[in-house]
Amino acid sequence: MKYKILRLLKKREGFISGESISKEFGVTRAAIWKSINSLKEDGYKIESITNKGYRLLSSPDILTCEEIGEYLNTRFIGNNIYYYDSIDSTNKMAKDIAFEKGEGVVIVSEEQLEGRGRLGRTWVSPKKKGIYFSIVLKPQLPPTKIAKLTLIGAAAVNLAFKEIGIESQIKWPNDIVINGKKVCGILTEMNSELNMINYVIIGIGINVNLKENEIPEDIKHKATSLKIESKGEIDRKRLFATILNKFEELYIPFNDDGDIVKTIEICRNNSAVIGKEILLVNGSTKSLGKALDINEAGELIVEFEDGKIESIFSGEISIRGLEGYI
Ligand code: BT5
Repeated sequence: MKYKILRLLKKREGFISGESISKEFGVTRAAIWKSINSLKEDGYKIESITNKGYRLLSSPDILTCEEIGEYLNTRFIGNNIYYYDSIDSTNKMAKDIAFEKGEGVVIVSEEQLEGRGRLGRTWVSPKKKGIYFSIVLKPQLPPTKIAKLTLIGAAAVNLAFKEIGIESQIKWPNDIVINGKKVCGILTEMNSELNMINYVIIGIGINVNLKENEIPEDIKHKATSLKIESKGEIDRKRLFATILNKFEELYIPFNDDGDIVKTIEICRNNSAVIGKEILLVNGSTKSLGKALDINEAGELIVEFEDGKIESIFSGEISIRGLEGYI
């Protein structure tokens, strides 16, 4: 009920009387009052004046489907959004419900208490300063193609940043960087049989409105936020919806017939690694080389120190900078 009333308030510029709300939904004045109070608790500023009714003055900075709806134009990604004020990890929650839910379900939280990176690392996720979400996907593809979904995520984030006027680079395979510092990380997790994917979770974490002093000391040298780089507050709602829009745009052709041409083009044209001296870490193996290109399959082509050229489909990369590899 409260969201029905909210939608009504959002549509109306001026006041709407309690009487017309109760007529519209067939509820009592007391029930309306309860819903209005609950919306106020969520951070909506609602004016109520006797004989005039209710008027929405402002909406809070939250990533609920009611708030991002006006920017979202997807067919299925984000049709169903599970919103949390606080959670351990959106990827963990997505995995818990993935079997029983359909493709395109999104879990988003204003903060994560145990945000996760790859290999059991931590993702710092302070409240309302970033965007932390996971998409449940059920692609009809063999498990071997899964690495490409991380690239689709990276390309979608890069495009969405562009749309709000921010240039970024994709550090193959799962980071987005600005001026050499990480602003977004992607964690792709899969559950599969030998030849069939049960589900894939794409978890995306973005540092949006963190100030310099809100970035923990131990990652300051390698992390940044959109606010720091663009010197302005970013509209999280619009950005979140735009990423979902772009993700779906790139995912549909991939799921239809494996078409990933546009994603690869974006990853290539905005690459932070092509042409750079890199250190590639794969498990316990470390090798030095130069990143030459990203091929049609989304693999990184690397020329190693011994002159051998190989295409790599996963791993972690550090780029050689003035102060060593970062
Ligand atoms: C990643 O791992 O970059 C994947 C991060 C995915 C986070 C999202 S948030 C929504 C969803 N739910 C989750 O629980 N996770 C996903 P990796 O490449 O392993 O990078 C992790 C490393 O980046 C850490 O060890 C830190 O050094 C650094 N780091 C941690 N938090 C950071 C932040 N907020 N910004 C930049 N760097 C960070």
